Amino acid sequence: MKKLKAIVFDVDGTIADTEKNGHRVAFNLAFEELKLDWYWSVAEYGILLSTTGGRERLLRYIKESHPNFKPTKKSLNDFIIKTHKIKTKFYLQLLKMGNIKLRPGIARLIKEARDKNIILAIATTTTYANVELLLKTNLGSDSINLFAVIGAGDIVQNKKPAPDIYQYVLDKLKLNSDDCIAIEDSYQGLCSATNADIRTIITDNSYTQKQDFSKSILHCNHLGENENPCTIHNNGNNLKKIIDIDLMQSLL
Ligand code: XBP
Ligand code: MG
Repeated sequence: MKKLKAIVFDVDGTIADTEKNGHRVAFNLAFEELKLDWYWSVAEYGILLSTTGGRERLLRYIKESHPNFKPTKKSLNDFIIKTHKIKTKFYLQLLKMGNIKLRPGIARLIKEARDKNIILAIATTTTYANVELLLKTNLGSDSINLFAVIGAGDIVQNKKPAPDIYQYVLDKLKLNSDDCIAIEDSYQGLCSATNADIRTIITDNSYTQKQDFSKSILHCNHLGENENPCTIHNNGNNLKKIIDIDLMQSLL
């Protein structure tokens, strides 16, 4: 049997529920600071999430909802870069407040993987600083070093659902796709990982639970803890309700 060598984690929606109370709120605070009367509701943000990447999402919103918007003194591109920097400042403040916690089973699986010498890596669309601080506030100051490779943000040309970020991580790890399992939360993330030929487990969330996860090897609501087991939505009848290394190994 093929041995599981590495787990590649997505970040937003997978490691933590960052979108509704993190990125969305930070964008709204940036709009406020710039005296724009724009506001992204929970529902509207859910629609915008199909565009991955904060700057890309903002550009789509302007094109769709404010097609005549012209920033004063700046090009649209410069305006988006500036707004996104302000958004990142607010997002990092929200992380520092410690309100954004890891999802169930994340810390447990990271620990088990480390104990069993399974390599850990990250493949995310978000900005590197966001990943670093999310890990630091939840897992301690050196926790970024638990991960052999962090593939984040603009390090690749095409964001998810393109496979680029997973291919980048595989290249850096010097591993084949069938040595790894990815953990994702969204259809775009699933496409990105499976387009790089990586088998993928989905832990869905309120924004993604109705998406098409038929290409996943397992679809559950979270990774599960002893005291908080998970519900498995596919292939699930005989599977235990905690996603651990043995279970992942059996899926390879
Ligand atoms: C999710 C995203 C990100 C975040 C915002 O990334 O699409 O764009 O919403 O991050 P993933 P930035 O699920 O791949 O972690 O504003 O820093 O782009
Ligand atoms: Mg995600």
